[in-house]
Amino acid sequence: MDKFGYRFSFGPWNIHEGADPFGPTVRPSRTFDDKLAQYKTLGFDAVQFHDDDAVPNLGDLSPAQIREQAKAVRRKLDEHGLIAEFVAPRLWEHPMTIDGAYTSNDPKARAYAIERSKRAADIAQELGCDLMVLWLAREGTYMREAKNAGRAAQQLLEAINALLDYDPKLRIAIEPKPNEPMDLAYIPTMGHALALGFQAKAPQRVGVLMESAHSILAGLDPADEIGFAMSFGKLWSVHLNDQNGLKYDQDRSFGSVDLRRAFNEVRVLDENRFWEVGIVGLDVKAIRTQPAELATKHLRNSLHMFLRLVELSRSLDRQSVNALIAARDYEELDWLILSHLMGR
Ligand code: XUL
Ligand code: MN
Repeated sequence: MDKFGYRFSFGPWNIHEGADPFGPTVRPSRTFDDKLAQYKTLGFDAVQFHDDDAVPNLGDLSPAQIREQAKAVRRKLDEHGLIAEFVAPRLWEHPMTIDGAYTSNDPKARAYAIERSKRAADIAQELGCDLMVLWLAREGTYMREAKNAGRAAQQLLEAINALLDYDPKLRIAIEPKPNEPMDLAYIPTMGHALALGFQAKAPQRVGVLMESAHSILAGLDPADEIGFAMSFGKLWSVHLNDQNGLKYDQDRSFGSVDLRRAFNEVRVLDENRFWEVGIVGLDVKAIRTQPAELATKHLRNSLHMFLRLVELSRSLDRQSVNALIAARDYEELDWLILSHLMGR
């Protein structure tokens, strides 16, 4: 925990080999144990998991064996003084989910997706966390005529309800993203995710995760998405990062593209006391050119950026800001914010 009371997390996939869709890996793989050893050194408190980050071979194991392996991971976390923030079922890589998971046209594939998500809930229990993140990666279709958006919404609801029934303590945070890997996804924004959650059978157990890059890809402002979700008490996790334009998902270091946009994300989180609600999660990747032995600096940079921006948010001259708002002198307000960000 830092001096402001914030805790920080990232996922093991955030230390990665640097492959992109047009080129192979450029850095050697690091083991989970090696990655775990980095967390505290870098100033982090918690680990984000996909189900198979915790139990890599889960497809070959019985539910009881999966729980056993998850217990062993819990012991490792304890040894390092770390906690698990959430578990997310990885529903986009298995051959059964090629046409989507919860919204596949094949009922067997939908059943697989729900069963796999239940195993992810088991893993979360064993890791001592009550939060599941659902990034609905392939819940869309390249072919508009092949699926039905209304039916898809109902199928997503059925899956969420099945999980809420399965584990009465589980909370679910939906992570919206407008595109990639699909050209269009069924839950592209905070508004879609919240609408779905409010329809669930236990709406008080369904919230959202806001990822900066995903909001930007949707053409939206991440700080506004944060404010919208927090006004309903629904922002339970974040994936802070950055993104250059409405292109592919870049997972750049937080604040590295648009400092003012990042400032506003932190300002809105801090004004709404996010440290009391959730952990500050990152979803950042080192750029492909980064040498292997230096490929955790994106995590360090993002965490330090967050803390510096908290300082800047708290040292903002609020009286002057309010006076300028009252005078509707937004040009002067613009200058005040820019000067503040430039340190003068
Ligand atoms: C994909 C993405 C995922 C989720 C976790 O864009 O952000 O890493 O955050 O499944
Ligand atoms: Mn993410």
